[in-house]
Amino acid sequence: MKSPIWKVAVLCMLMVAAGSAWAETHEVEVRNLGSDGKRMVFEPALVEAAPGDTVRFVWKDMGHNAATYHPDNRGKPALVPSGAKVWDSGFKQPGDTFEVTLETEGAHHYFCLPHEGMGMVGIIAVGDAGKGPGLEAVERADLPDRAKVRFRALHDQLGN
Ligand SMILES: [Cu+2]
Repeated sequence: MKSPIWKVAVLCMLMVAAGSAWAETHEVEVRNLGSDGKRMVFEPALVEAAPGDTVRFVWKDMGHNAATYHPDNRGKPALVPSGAKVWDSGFKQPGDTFEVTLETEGAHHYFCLPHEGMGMVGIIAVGDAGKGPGLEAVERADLPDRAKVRFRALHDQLGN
């Protein structure tokens, strides 16, 4: 009369536990107004992830996208680790989401096309952020002043 259901339940719990140990999902809100009162923000603007983790962007407002700094994205400067995935969410509606899973270690810099000039940028640091690109590359790149200001603060948090 032994039911196999408890075995299935235990197996399921083990699989969930193992899965969460291997890969996490980090949520980033895409907002007109941040909780700190700043306009046009990714919140949090800095995500520290492990290789294989997923970042899920959640649109709270419309008129924004999220795209990696890379020449393939409108000729922008390359501010991702070499060999990194290049992505662009496209424009979304409130409630929409976009997920990207990153494997390449380093600092993946990204921007919102309409609001880059307002400093609407962010970093996904995968594994060892010291693998770069670091703040030096940001300073050398052709970026709007307010994007650089935001990146300086984020690199300050990262310590590189
Ligand atoms: Cu935006």
